[in-house]
Amino acid sequence: MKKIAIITGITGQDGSYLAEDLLKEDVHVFGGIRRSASSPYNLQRISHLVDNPNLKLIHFDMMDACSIEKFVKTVYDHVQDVLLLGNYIEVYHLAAQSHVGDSFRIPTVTHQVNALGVIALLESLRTHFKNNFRFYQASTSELFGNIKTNSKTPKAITECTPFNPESPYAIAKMAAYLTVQNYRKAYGIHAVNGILFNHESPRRGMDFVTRKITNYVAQYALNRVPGNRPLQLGNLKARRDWGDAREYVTAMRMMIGENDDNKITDYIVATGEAYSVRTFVQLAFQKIGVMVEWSGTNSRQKGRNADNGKDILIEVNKKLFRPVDVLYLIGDASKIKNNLNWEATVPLKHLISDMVENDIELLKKGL
Ligand code: NDP
Ligand code: GDR
Repeated sequence: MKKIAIITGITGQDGSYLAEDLLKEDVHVFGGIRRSASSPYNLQRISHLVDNPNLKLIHFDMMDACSIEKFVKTVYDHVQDVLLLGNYIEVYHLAAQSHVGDSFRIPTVTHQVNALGVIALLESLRTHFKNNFRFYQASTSELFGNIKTNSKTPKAITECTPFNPESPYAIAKMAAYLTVQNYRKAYGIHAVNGILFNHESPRRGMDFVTRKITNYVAQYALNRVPGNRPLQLGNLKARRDWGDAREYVTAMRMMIGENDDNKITDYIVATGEAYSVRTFVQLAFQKIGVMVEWSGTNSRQKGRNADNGKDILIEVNKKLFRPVDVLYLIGDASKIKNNLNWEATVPLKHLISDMVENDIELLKKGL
């Protein structure tokens, strides 16, 4: 039977990898895309997929419940015959205002897209597809915020750790998480929350800290840093559990693929290791043979090239600090390992190496 999937956020990092995987398996994919002012649509990450006959892109915007309804109805009109055969569709809801720092600047947009939009989407899906759909919600480690603990190194977070959302982004995602659980219980919908910890890749957006760093390192390696200016960063002490996005989209598919109704549940997806932003910087420069020497503390901290002692590579900029930052996030993915046999395999060093190499290639090609 034909497999059908909807991906919202198909133009983002995760959506693009997921679409690639599904299309390889001949799944029919309907991708939701939104208009942007600078170019009609942001198709950069999926430009290699747009001519695939199994991919259909449909315009919509998570800000607007009417457009969500039209999007869902359009997909339904295309696939209703297939549904008559007792089939269901998979819905991967990845679209979001995904930048935590920005959510402090645009809190109502963030809430509209990340919380209210999810309710509108679920209602439209229920109206048209009844119970013939499965739903994956892109939930996040940000739900846990700063863990209340007396220890300097908090324990890894499990599905039972209490939530403590500490940004407009996390608060909106918390509402969406609870909505998904509520729809599962109230209407018997096959709906899951993937509580994913940070995951990165060569397709990571440029304003997330990892890509910002690897892109700068690539510029430095090719002697192309504009004005030789140091990279401005915010909180270097924050620690994150960074995995590889390509294996995290596999985890999403495993969760939505659960066929035993009694086992439909939410999962943490993480590597179980956490490193600071500062360590990430060091590892990224190490990749191009540069050792970073640190001086100063807190916002006066600077990272220099240890070989010549004079090139300032990193400067801390107070403006890049968030009103509240989550200092330490490390996840325990035992549940998904035990139930679905998924585990992270890519070491951070490999991931960084891949991202730096990719950024060097892009710069060489003038992209
Ligand atoms: P990206 O920021 O790369 O992609 C976000 C996607 O959402 C883009 O396709 C974007 O479209 C789309 N989008 C944003 N606003 C709207 C809107 N108003 N209407 C329609 N589409 C919209 O995110 P990631 O791929 O990294 O993350 C995917 C999901 O997973 C997000 O929900 C994120 O919050 C969540 N998540 C991500 C983690 C990570 O570490 N990457 C960890 C945990 C959760 P456009 O291209 O036009 O901007
Ligand atoms: P995060 O990712 O907030 O964890 O959200 P981000 O890369 O933005 O920040 C990680 C940590 O680095 C610190 N930081 C900086 N961050 C950015 N963006 N830019 C900087 O210059 C900078 N300097 C230091 C931040 O303060 C923070 O502590 C990501 C997103 O993908 C979310 O959608 C997702 O839910 C979570 O990961 C899990």
